[in-house]
Amino acid sequence: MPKPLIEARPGAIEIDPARTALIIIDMQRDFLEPGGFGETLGNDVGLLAAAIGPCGRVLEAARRAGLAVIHTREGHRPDLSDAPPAKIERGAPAMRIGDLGPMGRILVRGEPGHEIIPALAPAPGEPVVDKPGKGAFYQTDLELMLHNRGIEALLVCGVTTEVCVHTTVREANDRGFRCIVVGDACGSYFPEFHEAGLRMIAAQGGIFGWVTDAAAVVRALE
Ligand code: TIU
Repeated sequence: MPKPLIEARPGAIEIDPARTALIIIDMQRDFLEPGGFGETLGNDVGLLAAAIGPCGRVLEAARRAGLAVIHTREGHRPDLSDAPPAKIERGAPAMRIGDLGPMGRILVRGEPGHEIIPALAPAPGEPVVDKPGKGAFYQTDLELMLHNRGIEALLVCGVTTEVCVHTTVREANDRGFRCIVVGDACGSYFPEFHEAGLRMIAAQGGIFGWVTDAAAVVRALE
């Protein structure tokens, strides 16, 4: 069977499904729903809703094709010992990390707001990587998991485009992974940062990787 060829910028990319993982970044209630971390930072969380449908279609296609699927969540231990003071003190939010909001304590593991949204809930056997930072490689076992499975390419979806998606893609690119970012399955509180963030990935011959869309991934994996 020929390998799937994904139409992308700056050019089409062939993937080996056995060596490709779908990484879904931080599709958590804390970022997508009112009353969570995203809203405490002054953002309109409704702007991220457009990414849910495309993300779900990529997730279904990846599961059908037998790709490894890994979910990430940004958050901290209840005692906040892994939350840098510089992060907690940043900005002038109405509530800070660790404060009690309508979905439990903001950005704290185990709280309702920390959970992945029900539409994209992890299936049994799909690892969930909890990360204290923006990048999914920093202080996590993600790289070990990928190497143990022989993964060499990543399909990347999630939020937000220019923050956790970008940081993770930059970390992955430096570690030698081919990164294919699914643009419409990513979202930002700043549409202009979303657009610029995607352009930055594919510019200069694909300086950080490739940019595609959910429909192209679904077509390639069919
Ligand atoms: N604030 C913002 O745009 N994003 C984050 O804080 N985390 C993630 O991107 N997940």
